[in-house]
Parts: sequence; structure tokens; C-alpha cells
Amino acid sequence: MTHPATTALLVVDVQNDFCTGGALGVPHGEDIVPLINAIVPHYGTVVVTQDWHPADHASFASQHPGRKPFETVAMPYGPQVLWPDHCVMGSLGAALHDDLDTTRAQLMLRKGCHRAVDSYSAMLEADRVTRTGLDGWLTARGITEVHVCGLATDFCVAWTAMDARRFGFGATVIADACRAIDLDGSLARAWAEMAAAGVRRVAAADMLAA
Ligand code: VGL
Ligand code: ZN
Repeated sequence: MTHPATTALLVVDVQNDFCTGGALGVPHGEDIVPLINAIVPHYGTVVVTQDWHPADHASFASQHPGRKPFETVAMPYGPQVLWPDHCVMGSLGAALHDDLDTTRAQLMLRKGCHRAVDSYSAMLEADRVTRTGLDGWLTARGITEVHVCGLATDFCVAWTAMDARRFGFGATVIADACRAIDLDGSLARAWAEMAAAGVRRVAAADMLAA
């Protein structure tokens, strides 16, 4: 184990719908799977998350007559990008990528389950009030630092890393073990916001060599 026992790896949303051919395919999403499988053994604590929506989830453009995917609407909790239907709970698209090795994951966490509220973050839903419980689970196990990888860099990875900071964890994004949607400059914005929040950015190789 390369990393101290107080560091956890969070593997975010490496699901079929975010890979090539999926409902919300992230370009080259599946390319990160071998790298993630290679870094997982360097951590004593591994959490794997899944975006897990009811079929009528409020983030789906299909629930907003006259609206199209990738438009933004106002929700009670703030602006919400509308997405193609994706990661519907129990569907094949919501399943983790077949090649992702989850053998060593202690916690499989599903988020975005409430119909009316999205949750890019694995810690705090988009209403910025409802907690998934992940912060408490990590804290109860003595974790003080998280390393984050997965899909997509500019949405679920970024929000998870920034919320980790909000809850007082150190947070590092392993950039080459992530891929982005990059909607209207969202990737550059996400990196700037993460930097401002004190999220570190590394490459997998640098970290393993350190
Ligand atoms: C995600 C958009 C909608 C993600 C989830 O995992 O980054 N992006 N739902
Ligand atoms: Zn989603």
C-alpha cells in the first residue's frame, strides 16, 4: 500500500452510460479503467460510486417538456443542466463498466436517487443540504484525505472533490484517471474552481512514484 491508511480512493461513476455508446457517453470514458485498476491496490480504503437515478429523475430533459438535453433550467436549488436519460437505477447503463475491478472496494455508494434533486457529488446533493453519508463513513474510519478519479472530471469528480474540501478532507484529483464531458468550457471552469477550493491535481504516475 503506497498511501497512508488515512487516505481513501474514491472511484466516481465508471458506469456504462458514461462510456462510449452510453446514454451520456464521456469521450474516451472507458480508457481510464485499466489505470484505475492499477492504482486501486495502492489504497487501503476504496469507495466506488454509481449515479443512480429513478426513471423520472428531474435532471432528465425528458421530464421537461420543450427542453432539450444540455440546456440549463432553474430548479428550486439553483441552475440544473438537463441530461439525456442516463444511469436509470437497475439498468445496464447504470451498471459499472465490466472491466472495472471492484474486488477491493469496501463501499459501493449510489447517489442521485431522489427524483427532485440531482447529486453530482458523492457527499452532498445539489440542494447543498442533503448528505449521502459518505463524509461520516470516511470520518468514522479515520480518513482525512481523499484521492478522486473517474467520470466525469468536470461534474461528478469535481463536485465530489470540492465537497471533500468542504467537509474538511484533503482532496486530490488524479487527472489522467478521469475524463471530462466538457460542456461549454465546463472543464476549464471546474479545474479553476477546484484549485480555488484547495483541490490538488496530480498524474497517477507522479503519485505512485512519490
Ligand atoms: C454525471 C452528469 C449527470 C457525472 C452524472 O457522473 O459526472 N454527469 N450525471
Ligand atoms: Zn446523473
